[in-house]
Amino acid sequence: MRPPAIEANQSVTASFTLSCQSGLEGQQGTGMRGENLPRVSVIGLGYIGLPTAAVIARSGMQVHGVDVSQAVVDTINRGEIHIEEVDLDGLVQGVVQRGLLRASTEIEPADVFVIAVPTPFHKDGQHTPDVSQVLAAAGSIAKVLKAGDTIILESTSPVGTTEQVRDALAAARPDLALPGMTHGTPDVAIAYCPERVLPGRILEELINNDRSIGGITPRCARKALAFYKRFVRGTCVTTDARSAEMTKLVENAYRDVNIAFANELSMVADAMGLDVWEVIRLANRHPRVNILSPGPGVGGHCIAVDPWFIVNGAPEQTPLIRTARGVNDGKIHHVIARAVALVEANPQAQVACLGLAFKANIDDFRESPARLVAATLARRFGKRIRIVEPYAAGLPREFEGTGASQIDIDTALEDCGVLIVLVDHDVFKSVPLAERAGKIVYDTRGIWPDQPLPVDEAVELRRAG
Ligand code: SAJ
Repeated sequence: MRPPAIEANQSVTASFTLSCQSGLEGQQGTGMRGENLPRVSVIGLGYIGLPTAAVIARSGMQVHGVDVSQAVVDTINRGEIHIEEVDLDGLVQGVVQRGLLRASTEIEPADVFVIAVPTPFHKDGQHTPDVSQVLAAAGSIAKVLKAGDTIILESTSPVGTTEQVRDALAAARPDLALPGMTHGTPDVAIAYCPERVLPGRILEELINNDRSIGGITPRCARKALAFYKRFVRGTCVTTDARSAEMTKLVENAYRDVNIAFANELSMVADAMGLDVWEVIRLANRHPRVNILSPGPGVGGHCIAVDPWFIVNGAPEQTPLIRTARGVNDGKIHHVIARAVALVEANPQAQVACLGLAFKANIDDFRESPARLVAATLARRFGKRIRIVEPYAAGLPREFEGTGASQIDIDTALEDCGVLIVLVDHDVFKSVPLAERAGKIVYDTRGIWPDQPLPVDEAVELRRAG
């Protein structure tokens, strides 16, 4: 469901629940009770950092965003955005116009520092986490850090990273007493607080989701809690930093393992000649069963990545999490094999691949299984492959020279005899049966349960999921 539009100047803090009572939108720099609002620095202005910076600014706090990209900084300072997210454009425009958000490539002194930089893998092919950008952010914060400041890490991180941030700060600033390293009261607070927002619902979920706030010490957690209470409506639960780090990884590993179960079922159903969607629909009528949906694999920058951070931390204890990753990656190749067989079995037909995004109704093509399947078909079958992706202005680079072309859904329904559903965009779901009844369909997302069973091979493919 599309979240309700939020006006740039609308107060989000007015209806705080008991869990978050303190924040009310104040005048610039001053809270409702006249207290000085903290100045906030958000380091990393990407998919999480920019919406976070904008939401904090909307609550009245002065926010300075820091990013390594001059182009990103310039875009934000014009009140524009470099990423797509529902309602983010109006919000950023509003807070920039009101002077609450500005950006630069250089760090400045602040009271609260929020680190939201990427934590990818090392390029060693071993799925080992690379926290160098987090540590670089800590290094830059060290230059302007002063007693009384709070540092919060939001990036998805392996267990122990928040302590590494603390150690980096300690090395750079021996003049400051850091938490967990002093018998007295530390000069600064350091905590871990992961985001858990869904692309397409980021602004809504940043405010309304519960948060886990893990301090290096309980005092650190309380300091970070006081900050989040100013703009979060969900319940904020405090814990220690390592538990909060692990919680984030566990959430995404849980989802990956459950999607793997659905994907494995789809391949079992394929082998047994069963309709996996029918079986899941029936099984989910059990009050305590909730099987997720099979698809062409798991994409995006979170679910397919974060489980490896757990595996890496405890390789001997994680056969299930590791296997789930393998099942989900294997599903992509299963889909490619089935799709290739279908295209070869219908040599006269034009083939429409429906969708390139990593999930429904977004324009995010990062690590997308749909994109990999479509590009593999394009390389193999050239101009017979037509791509329908309403969220893309053009085809990604890997399609160059393949002969594949981008068309709209109407043209696909007119010209293509084979339809391969790779993404469950609403615009595809709403195609009525009458417009696709005569087609040969491979529906990897199960969006058309009413599709008639056509020729033998396609029958098997549709059942397979
Ligand atoms: N997928 C399936 N079947 C399903 C559900 C998803 O195949 O039943 C696929 C999607 O098509 C997509 C991939 O999994 O390719 C991931 O999609 P997603 O909707 O599960 O997750 P993300 O990556 O968009 O966002 C996740 C969320 N985590 C959880 O739901 C536990 C989000 O709350 C996190 O904030 C985000 O990761 C993150 O930043 O870590």
